[in-house]
Amino acid sequence: MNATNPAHKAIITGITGQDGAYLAQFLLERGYQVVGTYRRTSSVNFWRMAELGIDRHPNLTLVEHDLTDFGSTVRLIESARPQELYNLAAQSFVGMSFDQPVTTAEVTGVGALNLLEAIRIVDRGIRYYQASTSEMFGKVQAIPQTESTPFYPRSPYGAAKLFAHWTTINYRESYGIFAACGILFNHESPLRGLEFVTRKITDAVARIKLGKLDRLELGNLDAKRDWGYAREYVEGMWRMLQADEPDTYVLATQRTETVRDFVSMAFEAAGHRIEWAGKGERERGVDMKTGDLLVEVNPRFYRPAEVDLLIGCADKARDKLGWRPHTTLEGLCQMMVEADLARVAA
Ligand code: NDP
Ligand code: GDR
Repeated sequence: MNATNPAHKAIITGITGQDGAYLAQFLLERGYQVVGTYRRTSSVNFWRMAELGIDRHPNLTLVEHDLTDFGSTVRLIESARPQELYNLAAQSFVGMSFDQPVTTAEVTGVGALNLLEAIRIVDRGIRYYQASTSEMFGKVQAIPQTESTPFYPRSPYGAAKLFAHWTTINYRESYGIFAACGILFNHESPLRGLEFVTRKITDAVARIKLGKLDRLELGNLDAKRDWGYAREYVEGMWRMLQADEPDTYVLATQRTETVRDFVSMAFEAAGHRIEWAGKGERERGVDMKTGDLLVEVNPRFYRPAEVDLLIGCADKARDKLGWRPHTTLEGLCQMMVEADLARVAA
């Protein structure tokens, strides 16, 4: 699995996102030609690729493309003619999907169908990776969740991803396309978007530490997540497309912690110990030494329906792909806090 293949070309949709940037770096290091797609915006969003030092890589081509435009999706695949296509583009923020359910369905759900349909028309030999998600388990039906756990999505995002997931399996079974699904549990990094809870927390901890913010406001502190390190998860995506057969795999750490635990961990990484008091909307986190109020609950961040507990079992990926996570949650949290301290101080 370590061999490089200079003849290989891969399309990554959503290259401007967290996973897109790490995957691009991973593939470029293995000699791939990478075609990364990005949406037209009024200001470019290439900061992640710049942080990884790949934005000017000679084997990287950036192409404007919107997942919801079928015609340009066909032309993208016709002109790039890749061996592999990683579909990472999505409206990926669960909270936003309640406010923009139709856009979420179009981008996150039908966008994947556009790509698969374009592959069916242009070249059925292209290997396709679909970014499926633990959000599809929603109101969980078993602990831990595996590839055979029934789905019960709890958001427009989860429902859109479930459509894309089953569509991918359907194209695998109907047309013999090598279409793999990675059911990835939450994975984080210093390149995580600021709207997601871990990065919102580590950024706020850095600002509070450096005197630029008074306190952090959060929603549901009881939600439990299985958080891993994004850099390790993109390698799992690649491994799925190098396998002999297309299949579906869970990637997870099989450890779950509450949002509250992650907050405590992040403050501890910056040298503060938090004491929790109160319940529900009145819960707050106070600096144990100074008594300063550092964390408050703001119901504005609650969701209409919540996914309470996620914990995944990645035994199939370990046994069939040789994939396993290595970074501990403490190590990941420390890495994110340090990166945010450096950014805020700069
Ligand atoms: P990000 O939100 O960081 O990146 C999403 C990408 O999709 C961005 O490049 C974004 O572009 C692009 N995008 C959004 N809308 C469109 C559109 N209409 N047309 C084209 N591109 C679009 O997500 P992550 O990197 O964290 O996740 C990658 C994929 O994996 C996503 O599909 C996500 O749903 C899924 N996933 C993520 C998990 C995680 O924990 N990170 C877990 C499981 C699944 P722009 O930069 O312009 O916004
Ligand atoms: P999630 O990630 O919904 O699991 O989706 P997010 O970090 O947004 O939320 C995790 C949990 O934290 C709770 N929470 C808050 N969340 C945010 N964003 N902001 C807050 O202030 C806050 N307070 C509490 C949430 O309610 C939730 O329970 C991520 C995305 O990357 C998806 O694209 C991906 O599919 C899944 O992970 C797996």
